[in-house]
Amino acid sequence: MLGTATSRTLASLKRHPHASFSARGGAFEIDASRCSGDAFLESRATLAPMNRRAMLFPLTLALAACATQSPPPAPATAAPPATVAPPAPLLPPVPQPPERPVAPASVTDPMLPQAQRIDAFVDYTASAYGVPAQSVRDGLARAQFLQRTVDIIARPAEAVRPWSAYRPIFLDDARITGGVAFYAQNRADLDRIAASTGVPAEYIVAIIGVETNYGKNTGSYRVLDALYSLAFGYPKRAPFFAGELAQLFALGQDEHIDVASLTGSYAGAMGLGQFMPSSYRLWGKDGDGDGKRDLISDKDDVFASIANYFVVHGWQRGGAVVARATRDPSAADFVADSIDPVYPLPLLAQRGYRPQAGEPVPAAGAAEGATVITLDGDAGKEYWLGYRNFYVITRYNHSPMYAMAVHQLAQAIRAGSGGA
Ligand SMILES: [Ca+2]
Repeated sequence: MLGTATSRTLASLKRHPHASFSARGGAFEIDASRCSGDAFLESRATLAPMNRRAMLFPLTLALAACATQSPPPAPATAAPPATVAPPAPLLPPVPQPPERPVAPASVTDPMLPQAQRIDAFVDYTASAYGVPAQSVRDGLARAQFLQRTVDIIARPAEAVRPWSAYRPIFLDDARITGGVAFYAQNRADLDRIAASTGVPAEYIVAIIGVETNYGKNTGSYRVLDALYSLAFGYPKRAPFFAGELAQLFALGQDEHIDVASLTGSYAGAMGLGQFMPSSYRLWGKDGDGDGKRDLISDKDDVFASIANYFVVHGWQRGGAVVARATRDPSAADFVADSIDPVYPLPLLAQRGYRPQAGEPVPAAGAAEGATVITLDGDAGKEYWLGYRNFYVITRYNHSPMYAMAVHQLAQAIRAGSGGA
């Protein structure tokens, strides 16, 4: 749920045919010097975890891979080519849940008077979620506008850090030993939820480690204030944040929570797993069976909810996540048009990219593809094949580097916890 793509990098984003991308993020831009306390959260984007369809990916070609091969010299007669290479046989994208609802223009249009927008928001929240209008009005009356949240989200993007600078933020000794300790402290519950969902415990722990440093940085903004400010003070993303604000009221009603009591990031993400209100409502789980979904203070609920988030976005039990790849010296760059694993492995091999010996591969017979991920590592370019489960991690935060950090942190936590 961290933010990743920034407005600047978004310029390089391409719209995937199967997904809509929203704007900006921040995790990519995390300043290592700010990785403690709430400042860390502030450095993350907006991007509500759970919701960003923004993809920061060195997008370039994929489909265009076809076009990167040099065509034969044109004959002098300039006759049309006799044959044309068939389009790459792409696999279907990983099925995703429906997009979450956003607020209507009557709420978000900055040209409308504020009072009129507030009235429209009350009507929208009441009709969409059945929250009594008066209780929405009462809640809004308690909200404070925080210019700071708008300033944070609107600030210019920094340059995207290369993997060599991003990785140490999340793969340092403290983050790894913290994860090992967190796993040890919660092992029975984590293992139980892992067994029931198919999401390995170390990935649940790694998400918590990357998102909040195991609960040390869950955010100190009132979620009500943050979402209210962004819904009514940041037109660029008002549809999303006003939609989340409406869901916050719905959440309060569903779970019998005083919405003004909730704290989180400047973008309204809450708890160990940094769930936005919509994610909380849609995919939150009651992990301990006490009849409540408490993603703020109940670890079992958080573990179950993170695992469920993976499951609803397509996690496959026992599936491969990512593999180091070899790249033929003659291979053209393969900057995938999609982070979706829609490229059959034979096609990728044809293009010069193969899993290294001993690296994970899909189960025999699995109709599973991959995508090529190129990272700027300490020793130069690294090539990876991201499989379905890697893609699923990017649904938490639409950044390949985020997903790679979660994966490698998970591996390190597993190794430090006695291996398999
Ligand atoms: Ca519970």
